[in-house]
Amino acid sequence: MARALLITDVQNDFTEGGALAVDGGAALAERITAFLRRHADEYDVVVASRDWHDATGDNGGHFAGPDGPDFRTTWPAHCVAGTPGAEYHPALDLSFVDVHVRKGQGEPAYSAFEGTTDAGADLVDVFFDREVHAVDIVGIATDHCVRASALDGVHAGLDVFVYEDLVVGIDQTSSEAALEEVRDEGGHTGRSDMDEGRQRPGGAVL
Ligand code: VGL
Repeated sequence: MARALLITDVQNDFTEGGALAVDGGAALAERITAFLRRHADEYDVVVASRDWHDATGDNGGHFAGPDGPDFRTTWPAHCVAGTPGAEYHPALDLSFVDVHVRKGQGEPAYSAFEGTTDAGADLVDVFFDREVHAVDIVGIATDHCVRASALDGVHAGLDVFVYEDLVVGIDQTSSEAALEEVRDEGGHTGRSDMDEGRQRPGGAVL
């Protein structure tokens, strides 16, 4: 039985100054690095995902056309493969990351479970091979990538825990709804800063 940390889409385009900037994204990158320095050794594997869209085309309708983005299902062009906007935010300390996942090549892909590793493996197979049964999730955006990844994780049978203070969302209302949906579907949410013993479901203290 192993535990994983999944860091979703902490990329320049999702932080201040980026093409699809999410308020608090840069500060979040710093908080996640601080968390990693304290807690990375509690995880058997640390995974980071990146949105990685094609430069040409609209990525399956994900990039807005002439009418502009609705910021729900269509977006300004963002995280184009190989551009600075698609890189991880520099405040995220990548030395803790064991596995990198990219997703969204030519299509919308909110969930990290839709992505593949540099070696071409699906995330669910990475977890299966490493006997991961529990995944903690942090990153951007609560109401999109974090939500979709958490729900896919639950539906894959994983014990999913989202750190509410280590995620930032595009919209506050839909971010709160996303966390509620994760709980309704059987995942768990809570804070990371309960220093001595983060409470896990079932009362286990890690
Ligand atoms: C995301 C909006 C558009 C995300 C991706 O990864 O959360 N959000 N594309």
